[in-house]
Amino acid sequence: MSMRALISVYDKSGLKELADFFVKHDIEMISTGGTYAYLRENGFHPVKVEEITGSREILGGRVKTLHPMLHGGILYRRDLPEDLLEVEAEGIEGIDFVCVNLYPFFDKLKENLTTDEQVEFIDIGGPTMLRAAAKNYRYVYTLSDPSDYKDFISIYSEGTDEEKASLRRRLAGQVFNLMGAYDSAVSNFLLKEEEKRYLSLSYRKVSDLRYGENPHQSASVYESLDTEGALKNIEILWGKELSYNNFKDLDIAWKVASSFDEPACCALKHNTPCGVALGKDDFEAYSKAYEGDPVSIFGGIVALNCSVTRETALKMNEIFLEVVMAPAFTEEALEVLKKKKNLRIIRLNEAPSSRRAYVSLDGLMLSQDEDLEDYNALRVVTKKAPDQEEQEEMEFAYKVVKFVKSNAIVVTKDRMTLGIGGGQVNRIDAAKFALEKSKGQGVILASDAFFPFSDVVEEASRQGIRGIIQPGGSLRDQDSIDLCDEKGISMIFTSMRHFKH
Ligand code: 93A
Repeated sequence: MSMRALISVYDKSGLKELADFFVKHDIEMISTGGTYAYLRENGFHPVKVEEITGSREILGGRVKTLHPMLHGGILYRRDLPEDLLEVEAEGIEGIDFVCVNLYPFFDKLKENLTTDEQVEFIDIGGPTMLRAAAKNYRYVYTLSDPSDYKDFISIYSEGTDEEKASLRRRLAGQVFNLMGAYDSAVSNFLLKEEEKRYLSLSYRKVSDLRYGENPHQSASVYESLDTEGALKNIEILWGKELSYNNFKDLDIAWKVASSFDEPACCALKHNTPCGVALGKDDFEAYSKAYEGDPVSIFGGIVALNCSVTRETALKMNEIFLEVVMAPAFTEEALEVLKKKKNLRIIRLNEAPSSRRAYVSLDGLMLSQDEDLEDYNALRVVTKKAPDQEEQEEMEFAYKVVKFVKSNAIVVTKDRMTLGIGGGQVNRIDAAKFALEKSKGQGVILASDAFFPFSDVVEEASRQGIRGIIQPGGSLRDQDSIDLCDEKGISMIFTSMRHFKH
């Protein structure tokens, strides 16, 4: 009796080569409607599943392969006498290869179908065949992705028994790996975040990375299958592949630059902005971001929210940068930037999306909404109110401080950061650092969380700060307010904290 392959694929790519291989090895093909038609059109002679099951496709295709004649043929243990007797008694013949790929539930999510339409893309028969074959991997090969065909063909033809066994196991594991992502996408579609009992993430590996944060750490990058996201659509126009640290840095730099409507530039190092500025054009925005901290930007990531022109590119080339990222580059700018061999040029023209953020701990995973909003309400708490210009500067500084690691203090002037103090374990040190960096030039100070004491105000006034923006909410807010009043500083409370750990 010849061996048999059950083929039911939505994605028909690579199928002709695979079918050729089955023919060559005298393996009989059984297939479902569309796959059957496709194989016939291409000159093959498969058997229809109906001929095996004796029952026709029903419920508009919802039930086509859910049948003991197929599942028995997949699942019986070839060396268990009881199973052998039973399949013989039922007239069930073996199925040794299951080649199935699923209804594209993931892709259809992008098409904004109605719920009922989307539900029709939940594949039931396909996963059932795959899971059955994968469970019985000691005997059965599962092909759940066209990218597996090549390896399968070569190992099946030329591999040792051991290699074949290990291939079957790997293919089986890949089925359950896929099922996890597939079912996660379905559960994400049906459940609200708070209704979930399990973490359901649906991500496909894009590639392994050369290394992680450090060369001795292995790392990979995955992309979401069921949610949109700006970084899924980056285009590398020039340079080496992105590193683990580049990805993390790009994410923040892009969010900072994208927070503004005016031309904006964010220079960033070690996941922390080091220079952020607005300008009338890309050149001014970059120049000010650079001037904000001409030392730290070296070897950094630069993101702009506007097109990069030649003049800016020339200025960028004066220093070593790891990555330049923007929604567009003029031809001339690209020509200039491409002179730098080690620079990566990235095009991205998509606003950051709102999403759930995850942090993996040792044995735990934390999940939270992203910190998207800026403030609840702006409330002047001092006798002196900021004028329009000062208030706009405060809002600029507050947008930046949100992206700096806590405790974070940002000092600015003329829509340009002059001092960024972050990652400190007390607020006064972060303030001292930012104020010292700004060399007494700053006018506005922003803080990501409230002041426990009035010491930050004290320090700020010594350095000539005229306005402060912070969430408020400390037991001793009044001490800070009183000191501001005494020193003629205006202060705004936002009622929204922006810790970033
Ligand atoms: O509607 S189903 O959930 N019920 C089934 O019994 C069934 N059997 C195969 N979906 C089912 N399939 C899926 O049909 C396969 O997973 C594959 O994606 C697709 C192939 O259909 P066709 O050969 O008609 O193009």
